[in-house]
Formats: sequence, structure tokens, C-alpha cells
Amino acid sequence: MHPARGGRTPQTGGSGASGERVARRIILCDGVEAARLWARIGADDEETLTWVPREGEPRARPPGFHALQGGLSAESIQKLNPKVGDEFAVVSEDTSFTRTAVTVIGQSAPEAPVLVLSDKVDGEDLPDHPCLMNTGLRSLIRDDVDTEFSHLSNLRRVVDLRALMAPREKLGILLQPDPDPDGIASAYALRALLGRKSPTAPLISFVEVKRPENRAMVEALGIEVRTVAPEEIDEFDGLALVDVQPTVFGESPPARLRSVDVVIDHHPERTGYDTVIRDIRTSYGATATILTEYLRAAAVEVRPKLATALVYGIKTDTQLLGRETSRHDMSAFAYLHGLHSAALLRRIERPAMPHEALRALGRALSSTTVEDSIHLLVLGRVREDVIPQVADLGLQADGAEWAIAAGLVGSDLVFSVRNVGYVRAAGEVVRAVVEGLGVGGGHRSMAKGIIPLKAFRQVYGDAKRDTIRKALHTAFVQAIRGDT
Ligand SMILES: [Mn+2]
Repeated sequence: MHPARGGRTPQTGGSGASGERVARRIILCDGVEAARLWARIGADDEETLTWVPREGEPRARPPGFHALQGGLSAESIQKLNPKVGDEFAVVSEDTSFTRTAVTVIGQSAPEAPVLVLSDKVDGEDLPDHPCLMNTGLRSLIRDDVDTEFSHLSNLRRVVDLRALMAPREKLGILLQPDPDPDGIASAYALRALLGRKSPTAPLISFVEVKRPENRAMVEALGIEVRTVAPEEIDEFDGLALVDVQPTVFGESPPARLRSVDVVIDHHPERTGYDTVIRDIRTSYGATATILTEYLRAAAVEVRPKLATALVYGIKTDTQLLGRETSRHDMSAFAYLHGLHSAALLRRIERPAMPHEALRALGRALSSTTVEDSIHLLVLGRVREDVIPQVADLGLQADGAEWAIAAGLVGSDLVFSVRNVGYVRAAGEVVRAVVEGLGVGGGHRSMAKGIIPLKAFRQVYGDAKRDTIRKALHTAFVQAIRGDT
């Protein structure tokens, strides 16, 4: 990123004829080489360029530069007539030069901020100064160059992808069974990248989108994921897998899956299949990040709907940029954040609550207690997506380190768990709670468990609200303590 040019704030010490003056940047280069480098980088017109010739160096003046009269001293800095608002930069790879420069600037212009540009001088070696920063020199530009090269290698992928897929009449973009937001967003982005629509490039999966929060995503964004039978994939003359690899589909996946066209994923690399294009980046927190880099490199316009899908994909796969997040994910997220629709994202993350669920919540809240730092809300029969929302809310209770929302969904007792993050991992606790009764798991601070009501009744006699409350409370207390 280049600093804005010519946007310097004018010094407004006095308005009108007498005092108005533009603050200067005074550049102090150590030797002719540093000065020439600075000139080549493109010295700003408003910079005062000075250099201190080194011993034995030709005294030929680098263009635009003036030698610092009298060498590096407080007096020679004074001659530059520094004023309030002026800023200094010291360009040097030499520690003793830099130390001296910072010291003499401090003596003659104590108020002036100093920026040290160097790849070799360590900040620790610099004298105390109230307003000093140090950063790289060549490495600054180098970082930008490296970033551009990484865009370029992403563009290479995009060019290859487009060339490979252009002649294919029917491209299937295959997701894992019961696709998650990262997969859905990535597939949606791949289709946009290839400039195709759903009739010729449908998003497909062997098992429909099931989880309520994932359904909320496809519904809010109007993304269709078509459920296909394994034999149906023979119909596609192009097959791209995103956020998944072919050998994930069981012991004997459909033959067509042994040789595919594209695999883009961030899960650990698997073998046992062929693909023309393979882009697996295991250090990435989300496949959506890879696709975001493609879109960015190819300068594809990212519309709010697509940006929202990708933001949500990255958020959910990285636990909101928590665990297992790379700088790539951060950078993709920042890029997308300016493009996404906050309203759409809210609709996905906070789906509309049915009135019945609000009344159930009201009843549960009317007898709310936080015991053993656990806030447990038993809702009765509710729509499944209400449960995690209530768990989120429950964690806000004063004194709660754990929030559990439980409800009856179909023939199951379903509960969502949230914690404050610095206690035992929620996933572990839930696994201990459901042990021998049902299924469950999750992450550090959020988890979900399902216990068939039949199994629950066998152990606890009935599935009345109070029975559920007592059973869950006891089980959680034990599991949090690690007794189980
Ligand atoms: Mn993923």
C-alpha cells in the first residue's frame, strides 16, 4: 500500500498571510547509495532531501538532494530550520549513523517525529525518543512485490481453471454431504469466477443441506444446492470439488470421482485420485479464503451476496477468525468486509424467531437462575434454529460462564452450548455429557448435543422440563469439573 500522495495536512498555526505553511518531511540519507535508492523509490516533491556523504564517497549530488552542511550534528539539523509539524526520516543501514541521527534531531527539534527506515537497524539499538518509529526499507517495497506475486500466482490458477472449464457443457460443483457455509460459499464463488449460472454449473451434493444455520444461509442468499444420487454425476462432463476431496466419499466412491477436473480445499491432503487442477492449502482456515484470493487476483466484481456468503464461510470455518486462522484468512476477510451486506449477514446469523419460540423463551426466562456459573434454559418444543440463538443470548446472563439452551426437536432432545472461552472446551464437555446417550461435539466455545428422547426417558424416567433441567445441570457440572 502506498501512502497517499500530496495529501499532507497543511500546518494551520496561523491563518492568512503570516503563518500558513505546509509541514515538511525532511529525509536524511546515509551516503549516496541510500540517497539514490530514495530517489528511485520516487521521492515526494514536498520532501526536503538531504544526504550525508560517507568517507571517500564521490561528492556528486544525487538528483534533488542537498548535502547536510557540516555533517551529522545538531547544528546542521538546526540549519534546516525545522518547524512544528515537520517530520524526519532517517534512511540508513548503519546503527551508529542512525543512533547519532536520532539523537541530533532530538536535540535540535525535540518535538519532531522521527521515522527510521532500515532493514538492518534494530529498534532496540535506537536511543530513547518520545515519538519514534522504525520500519523496513527495501523490505517495505519487497513486501508489496511479494504480495503482487502472490496475486499473480492466484491469477495463474484462475486462467487455468477458466481454460479447463470453458469447453465443458455441464460442470458439477460438488460439495461434501450436508454442505457447510465454507463449502457453499466457495462453490458459489467458483461459479461466479467461471462466469456461469446454475443450469450449466449447479452446486451439487449427495446429501442435502440439513443443519438449520446452513439452511438459513442458502435461504437468505437464494443459493440452490442440488441433491444428486452418486450415479447422476456421470452426467457431468466437468467435475470440480470444493472444500472436499474425492476420497472423503467413503470406501468405494463412485468411479467418476477417481478422476476429476478440479479440487480446491484446505483439509489435509489425501491421495488416491486424479485431478487436473489441485489447489490444496492446508494452512488456510477456510476454502472461501482461496476463492476470495482468486476473485481478487482476477479483478472479478464481488457483489454483496457473494461477499456475504464468503464472509460467513470464513467466519464459521475459523470460529470468527479465532483458532486456525491464517493471515490469508484475515486479509480475505478484510477485503470482503467492505463488500458484504451487513443486513444479509444478520439475516443468516439471526434468523427470524417464530413467535411461539419467543413465548417459550419467555417462560424459560421467567424462572432463570445461574447456578455453578451455568445458565440453563429449557424451551420445550421449538424450531431447531432457535436453540443456538437462545444459547447465545443465555451467555449474557450475569455470572454465566456457560449457557445451555435445550429444546425438543422431533424425537430428540437438542441442546446448544456456549461458554466464555477461558473454561474447559465446550466440545469436550458436550461429548462427556452425551456419552452413551447420544451424539455431540463442537469447538472451544460452542458445541451442540443431541440425545434421542427414548434414550433420555430410559435413563431419567421422563422428559419433562424439570427432569431435563436437573439431568442436564448435573451432567454439565460433572463434565465441566472433568469427573466423567
Ligand atoms: Mn472448510
